[in-house]
Parts: sequence; C-alpha cells; structure tokens
Amino acid sequence: MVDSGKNSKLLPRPYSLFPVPFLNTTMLKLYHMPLSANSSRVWIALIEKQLDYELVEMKLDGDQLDSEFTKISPFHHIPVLVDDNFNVIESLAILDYLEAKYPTPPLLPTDPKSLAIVRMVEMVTVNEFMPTISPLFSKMMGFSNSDDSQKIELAKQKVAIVIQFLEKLLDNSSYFGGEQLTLADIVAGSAIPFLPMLGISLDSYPIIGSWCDRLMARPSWQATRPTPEAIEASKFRIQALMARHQSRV
Ligand SMILES: N[C@@H](CCC(=O)N[C@@H](CS)C(=O)NCC(=O)O)C(=O)O
Repeated sequence: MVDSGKNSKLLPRPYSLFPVPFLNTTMLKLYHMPLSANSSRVWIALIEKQLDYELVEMKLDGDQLDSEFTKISPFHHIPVLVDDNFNVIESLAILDYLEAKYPTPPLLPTDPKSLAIVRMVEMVTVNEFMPTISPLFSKMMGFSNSDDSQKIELAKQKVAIVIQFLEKLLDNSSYFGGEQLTLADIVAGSAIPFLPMLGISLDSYPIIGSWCDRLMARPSWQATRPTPEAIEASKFRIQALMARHQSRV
C-alpha cells in the first residue's frame, strides 16, 4: 500500500513507494568456521563492505555431511554464502560476487597492473601458501611427530619464498595494489599474519611485518581473529578432519 499521506515525505523513497511484502529484506547468510582462513576471508569482506549478515557456525565434526548442508554445499565445504536463495561456494567466487553486487567500498583496483597484483596474491595464497603450511599447522596443534621434521623444514623454505615474493609485490605501498585495502590483502591477510603462531617469525620481513600490523589494527581483523580458546576448543575436531583428508575419505 502506497502511503500518500503527509508523513510519506518523511520516509526514505523505497519505503514510501513499495508495499512492505515486496521489499527484499533477506539477510546475507555465511556458513563458516571461525578457525578457517577460507571462511574468515569472506567474513572480513562482509565487515569491510559494511553489509548486514548472519553467521551460521559449522563445527565440521560431521555436520558438514548433513544432507541439508550438502544441498547448498555439495563438496561439504565452508564457506558458503547464501544471498536470497542464491548459494555461492568457493571463497574466491564469493569475494567476486560480493564485489560485483556490493561495489562500495571497492575492493578491486581497475588499472591492469594493480589488478594483476591482486589476482597474483590471491592465487599464490590459495595455491602455493595454504597447502604448504599444513605441516606447520599440525605442529602448532600438537598433531605432528618426529617423522614430520623434514616436511616442516620444507614447509618453512617454501613459506620463505612466498613471503619474499609478497614483499616485492607490496614494495612501498600500504596494501597490495595501492593505498586502499583490496581482496589481495583480505585473502593473504587471512593467513599470513598468523605465521608467528605457526612458529615462523616475520622479524626478517619488515615490509610484510608492517602490512600485518596495519591489517590487524582494522576492526574487521580484530573481530574475526581466532582466539586461543577457540583454537583449543576445536583441536580434536580439526585433527579428525585432517585425518579424514589424509585418508581421502
Ligand atoms: N577452495 C575452497 C576450500 C574450502 C575448504 O577446504 N573448506 C574446509 C574448511 S577450511 C572445509 O569445509 N572442510 C570440510 C570438509 O572437507 O569436509 C574455498 O576456497 O572455499
């Protein structure tokens, strides 16, 4: 019902033009797990874009295999973003979706060189860095044994190559791709600042160290960083999940 009374002038335009049942009031819903870098990068983007969202916390203790969940995430992975009955899986696809649908503030640069830097950082994080840190993560959680020492050494060497590469790309900029926060910062920044927790000091990398400090000072990183209590509480669930992955079940 259109309000044509004198009060309608005081109402924001959409409210005075459209009857309430036709308003799209569905809130974005993010299925996530607080310790997952894959899902925290989406959570950070939602906060940076100042969107309203609802979090659905998954335990990944088998709840991801529930048939209701696999209807929206057939590979039983988080994160999943549900936007008005549209389900998006794969964190990088979700970030692109958010950027296209909610372009303000922009998290992608437009000039070719900066865009290439952003995409390189995203892909290197996901394809080179994340698989490499698995033995370091196991060690932090107390899951590794003495046989793993060679894997841990190799992981440290590969991490050093990634950090050196990122330092060169960051150069004198505050963020990857310029002076504004981008998706590259969000993707790399959901994992790299936590390297000291995995036993890798960033002291020899001042450029990356200052970039991490810059990110960690932002409210979005403050709100999403995993607490020691959350890490401790999810230890056994993560161990079971990693064992399942290793046996490729
Ligand atoms: N490529 C996916 C990876 C998602 C992923 O591996 N999620 C893990 C948590 S970090 C998961 O849901 N694991 C549950 C399972 O494998 O059953 C993305 O970027 O979204």
